[in-house]
Amino acid sequence: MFKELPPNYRPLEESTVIDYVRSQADRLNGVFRTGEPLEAVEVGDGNLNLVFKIWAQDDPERTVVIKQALPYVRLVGESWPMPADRARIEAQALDVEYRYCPQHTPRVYYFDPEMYLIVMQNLNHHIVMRKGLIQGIKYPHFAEHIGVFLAKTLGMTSDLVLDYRTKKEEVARFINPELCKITEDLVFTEPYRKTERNAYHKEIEPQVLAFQADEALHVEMAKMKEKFMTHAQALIHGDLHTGSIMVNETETFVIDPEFAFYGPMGFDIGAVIGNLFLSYASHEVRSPDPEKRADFRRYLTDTVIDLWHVFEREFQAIWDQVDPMDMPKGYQEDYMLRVLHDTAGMGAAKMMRRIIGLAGVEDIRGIEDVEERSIAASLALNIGRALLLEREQMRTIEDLVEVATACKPTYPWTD
Ligand code: SR1
Ligand code: MG
Repeated sequence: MFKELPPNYRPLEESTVIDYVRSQADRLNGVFRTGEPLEAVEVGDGNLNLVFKIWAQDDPERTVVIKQALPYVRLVGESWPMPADRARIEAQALDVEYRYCPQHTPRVYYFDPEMYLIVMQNLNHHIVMRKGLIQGIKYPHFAEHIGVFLAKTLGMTSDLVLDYRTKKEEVARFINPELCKITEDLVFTEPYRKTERNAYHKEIEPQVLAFQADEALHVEMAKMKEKFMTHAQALIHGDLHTGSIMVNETETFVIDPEFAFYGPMGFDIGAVIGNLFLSYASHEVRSPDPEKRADFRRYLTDTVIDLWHVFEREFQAIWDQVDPMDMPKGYQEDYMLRVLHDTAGMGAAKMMRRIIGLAGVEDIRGIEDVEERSIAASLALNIGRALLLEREQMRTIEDLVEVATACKPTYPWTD
């Protein structure tokens, strides 16, 4: 059904990756010296791929990462085949993102089309943002960085900037049906019906069943799904949750764009905001001290507000480049408002799938005490529902935050 694997394709292992790297040393801009001792470890903790870190034994700063696509979904196994060609999409997307936003995109050394792998910069001074947020760490520059990344990568690949022919050629180059189908199923469909793959914990079932019986929620989610499937607005990352972001105090990098395709901008912005609200919900129980909880939540909601304003500011610079005859002020305002509404609706979908669906997130599913996990999950579901159903009344990002922060957990059930 998928393109055949190239004859030389083989999944790498810790025992074979070093020989592979040695055989390609001339493509690594001198990171490693010929024949020097190297070390490697497999560190992939995502749902799909193998990830290796390789470094020089006498200098761990000389290091690269190899990300290799398997011909199936790692989380599930060989029973769920998946095209390894997604590594090509990821390499192309990294190339585009680096062109428009090099300060927030890892450097790629090369893409190997025979092995479906990418060799890239090892972000060894950064951590996965989700892990930092779980610990309650604040990233003071994140809102500025991600706002710039979103505006540049989305704006510069939209019809506002690309000429009519290039845009269509780019849409074709980024056709990504199988990974889009994962999202269509796991994000927009399965959480709202009874399916084998849903993986919520049983204590939260009454709320899940209520959501699955909620006609208004179904209708609005179906609109979001249709928009995801049909609105080729810009080259989107397609999986921009806080596990796809590497951060430290001063820098931010966006990784893992294998789900990239031409879709609605709000899906990326919503992914970031939805994941910040998942963290917000998790700190209902992860931060028992009320003052610390309020302080960290203020950081999260300020980040949501600030990143949107940075996005708007940077997007304005793009509007300033385009033909003012075609793009009157009223149209610009309407465009940005539609992106805000999509952000709320898509962010809601990204939240609720992480509670109900197959692939959860550590922020919530990592809460050991089941009572506490239920409280956080219940709050996340209620924020998601409110963002979805109330999105069209929102005029500003502050409205969005007000809707989310007015929510409370329904758990423990009172009747
Ligand atoms: C089967 S893949 C599950 C999820 O992992 C990825 O990170 C995407 O979010 C996808 O939906
Ligand atoms: Mg990923």
